[in-house]
Amino acid sequence: MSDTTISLSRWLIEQERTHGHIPGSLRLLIEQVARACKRISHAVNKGASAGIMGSAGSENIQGEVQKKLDVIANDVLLEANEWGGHLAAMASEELERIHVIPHRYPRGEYLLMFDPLDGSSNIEVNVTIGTIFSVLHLADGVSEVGPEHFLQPGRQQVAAGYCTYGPQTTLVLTLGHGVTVFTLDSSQGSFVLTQEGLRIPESTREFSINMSNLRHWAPPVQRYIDECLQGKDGPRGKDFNMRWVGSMVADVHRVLARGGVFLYPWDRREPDRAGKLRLLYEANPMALLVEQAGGMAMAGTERILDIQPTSLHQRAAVMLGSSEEVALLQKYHQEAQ
Ligand code: AHM
Ligand code: MG
Repeated sequence: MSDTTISLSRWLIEQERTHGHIPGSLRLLIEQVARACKRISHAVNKGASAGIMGSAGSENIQGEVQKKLDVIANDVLLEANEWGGHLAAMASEELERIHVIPHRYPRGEYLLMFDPLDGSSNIEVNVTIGTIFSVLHLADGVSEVGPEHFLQPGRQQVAAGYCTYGPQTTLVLTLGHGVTVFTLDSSQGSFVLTQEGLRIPESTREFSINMSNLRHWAPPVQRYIDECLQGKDGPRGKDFNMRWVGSMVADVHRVLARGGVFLYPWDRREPDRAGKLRLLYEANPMALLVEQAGGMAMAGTERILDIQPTSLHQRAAVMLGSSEEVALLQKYHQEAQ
């Protein structure tokens, strides 16, 4: 590491000491999450050579088949964050119930939520996957932590981020003061600062949606995509490009890096479900990152970060990214009401 390189640890200490953006306990919590992500990154890199590919032979609360790496990533995050003394409880996509910090460890003031391995359908095909996380403050005066304490609107997140396991391992983080990117220098084993003050371009010519579901979408989403597809000859007057990795972390990373709009909307196949993606540990952390980078994140007419959660694993419709596009989608949803 050169003298000018800023490690995640150093950057976090500066956020605490110089800018007063975070208390020491939150700094240590983020370091612990980053440490877990490094371990997950190593496991993902080893893949089949370590015999950790394929199904774990179990299902999670969402009825999805768990992969061995889903289980490993979940265990790594639980273990790494249990003993530090910064957390009161954790919630995971892979766990039906919350994981309360055992009495043998000191209890902290934060709640951690995560999707340990997002995009797990891409594990076998060696395509970017990642970990998504969100941190909330536990309300004062709580003696027994329960799932209800996690049911806070996303705007109350004190930190959020994700780590991608792809050609590079990148950690993208917000503490509510902009978005910062760190890249894992594997020769040193540490995350180093690679971009500060990330901004999403307001305009874009790129959308990201699973087009195979087109016939199931609500009219405002169909209208929006139809107009994009008409390109220069249609009302938008410009040609659009399309990308769909199938890992939210990778698709949102692209949107943060060069602009674009990412959608996983409600659809008719399961009308009682708001969408496919989970609010607390997928939609909310990504929405905070996108807003902190100057973009927008809506669930139709409502801002994702304003949704009052009612259950731990609830779903949300997601439309996020470049503000011009998300504002247009919001307008089409309003007009359809
Ligand atoms: P996962 O958390 O079980 O991996 O599921 C969420 C993933 C997202 O990463 C991705 O955007 C979406 O599911 C892809 O869904 P689909 O296969 O319907 O295109
Ligand atoms: Mg996921």
